[in-house]
Amino acid sequence: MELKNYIAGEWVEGELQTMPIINPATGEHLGTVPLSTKTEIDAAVQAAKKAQKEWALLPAPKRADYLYEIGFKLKEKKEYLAQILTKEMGKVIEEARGEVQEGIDMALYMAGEGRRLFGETAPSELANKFAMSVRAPIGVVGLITPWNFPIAIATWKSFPAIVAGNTFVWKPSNETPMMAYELAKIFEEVGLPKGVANVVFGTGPTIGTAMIEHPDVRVISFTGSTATGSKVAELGGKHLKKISLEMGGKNAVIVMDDADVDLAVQGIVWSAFGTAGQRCTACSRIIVHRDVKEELEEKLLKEMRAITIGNGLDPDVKVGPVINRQALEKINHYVQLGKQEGATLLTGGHILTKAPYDKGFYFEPTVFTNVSPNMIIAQEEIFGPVVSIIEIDSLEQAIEVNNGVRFGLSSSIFSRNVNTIFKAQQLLDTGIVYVNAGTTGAEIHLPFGGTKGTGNGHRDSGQAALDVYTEWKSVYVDYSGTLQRAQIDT
Ligand code: UN1
Repeated sequence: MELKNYIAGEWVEGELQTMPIINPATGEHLGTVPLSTKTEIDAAVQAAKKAQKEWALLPAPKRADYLYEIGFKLKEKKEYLAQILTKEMGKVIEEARGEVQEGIDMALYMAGEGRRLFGETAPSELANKFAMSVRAPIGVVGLITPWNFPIAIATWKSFPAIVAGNTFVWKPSNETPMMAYELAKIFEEVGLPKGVANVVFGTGPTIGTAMIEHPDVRVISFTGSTATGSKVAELGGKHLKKISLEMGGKNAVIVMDDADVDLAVQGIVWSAFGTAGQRCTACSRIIVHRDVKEELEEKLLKEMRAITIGNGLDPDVKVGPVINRQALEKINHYVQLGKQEGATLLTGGHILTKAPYDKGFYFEPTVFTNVSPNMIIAQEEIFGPVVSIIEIDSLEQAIEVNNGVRFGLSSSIFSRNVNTIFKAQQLLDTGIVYVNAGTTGAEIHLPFGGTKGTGNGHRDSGQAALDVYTEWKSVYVDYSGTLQRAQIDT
């Protein structure tokens, strides 16, 4: 399949260079993606700008009607989309279905916002005067999305943007462009007015930069690595853009001495090795109380023996490939580093090179133990199926270790003690906290995001996402028929 950009409601062919789309499970060539330039970004921004005036004037419940239709289409195509998602990204089919479901949920949830988008009314300090705040759309927004959740994260950003009256230009990841192409087809099928949604394929340095620098793009919403996010913020800051960033994580599961260890092990396996560890919410540290460490290690190893690795289209497979060769090498680099740092390799640690794994990019689920909190493998985001066990002997120490990293996305605690749990949820410094569940599985109607190196204070999802795509406008209506001066005529 040769993908095309979707600009102003047209599928645009250009004399562009292309890049292959590869199935990470098999190495199969799935198609090509165009590598666009500033010219295509300019055209897309112009289309979005032109469409935005009229779109913003359409009542929000009418804008929302399109989102309902998009949600229904996503539902109708759920299986078809999940199959493509597994082929281009590698996540196992059950997770791919879950990801499409996340998009459906977001469409219907944000469609509901069309009849809310609440502002506030407030009493004026003057008689016969009315005061209120309303959410106003901002204009053209630029979206930059990653490959690990190619459809869900796109819906987290684009749906609140359009229900609030903005139009957008979207640069999806080149690793997973087919999902973007499919979503653009849905925009077309439901008759979304031309120019409201534009998709331009290409590289970050070329088209991402062009989008951030474009004077008519007012907001940039980015999800990706902390290194790239920091560049986006720097450039965006220079051009006074509103920048919303979702970046890395170094998420931990804390297992206290009174925990249900069997349940904790299940939560760890699901959140550390699901999606082959390629979630920004993935569990990559286990902070375990010394009294249950041995039991946890034993049970973890037992549970891991049941993990089938392979092509995610096979419903029995639990862990699929990682995205590409570069990722495989990066993960391997961290594993070697862990060994050099003196951590004990409990299981895994290898790239799988023998058939049937030789054509794809597979890394064995890996556990290090006897890891100290300051080792590099316990500090940096690995983004693969690698987890480090760190021993502690109190809740205070567990919190200190959890918080002692530069990221702050997600954390989890397993305990049966209500005091421990409430103390932990207060002191864990992450944007998301789970109790008696792993570190993944955020639901779309709550804010999603993190503290410190994970974000810059904004949130995807939930009502909070609307704050990214709207400006507050305060409106004062004086119906006294006289000049009333605030702060003076008391
Ligand atoms: C991500 O990894 O970037 O909470 C998103 C979760 C998913 C979303 C993850 N609902 O794990």
